[in-house]
Amino acid sequence: MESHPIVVHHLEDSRSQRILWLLEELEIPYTIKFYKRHPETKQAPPELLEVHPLGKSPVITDGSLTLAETGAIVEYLVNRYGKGKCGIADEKSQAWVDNLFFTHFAEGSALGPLTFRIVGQIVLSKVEAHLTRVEPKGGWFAGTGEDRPTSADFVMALTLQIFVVYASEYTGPKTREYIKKVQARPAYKKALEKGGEGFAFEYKD
Ligand SMILES: N[C@@H](CCC(=O)N[C@@H](CS)C(=O)NCC(=O)O)C(=O)O
Repeated sequence: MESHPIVVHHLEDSRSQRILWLLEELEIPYTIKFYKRHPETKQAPPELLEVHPLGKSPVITDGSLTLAETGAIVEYLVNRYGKGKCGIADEKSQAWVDNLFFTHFAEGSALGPLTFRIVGQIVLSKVEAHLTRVEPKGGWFAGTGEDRPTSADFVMALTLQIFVVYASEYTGPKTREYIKKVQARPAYKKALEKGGEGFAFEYKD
């Protein structure tokens, strides 16, 4: 078998698993460079930035070529090394069009919203932990020890209200308590009377 200098920069639990599958189907030799996610933030390690400025996985190198983006990598490997495998030859067929569509649909439309949810889940667990930490210090985001909101609260409160409406399953008890505390403030109520009639993000138990 022809040998290829392909290296897959493979982040654990990530999209790059697709590339390994494709390479196996194509029976192309390759080597894997492994990257571990940060145990808490789940982000890629900074070493990935040494391979590609986006610091995202997958990235492949093939000799002097470095290529990111799943769709581009898949098309590159299928077109350059597939020898007819894993591609559709007849450009006039519906299969060719479907193949093209779903190759781009996956990253272009399908995965984006889901990724936001996953990131949202991580964000909210951080918020819960923070609100637990500041609870004995007044319970507001800055944790000044006083019972008064600061800039962070004016921005965070609505953010959390929106989360509660759209991703309530990820919001914890501290977040909900915090929102109730905000909504109980006379100034908040006055503001709602003045500009928020039927406000869509008002939290109700
Ligand atoms: N559209 C890009 C998305 C790349 C991407 O977001 N990869 C994720 C892994 S599934 C990543 O590297 N996340 C780690 C991070 O952003 O820190 C592609 O299809 O390659």
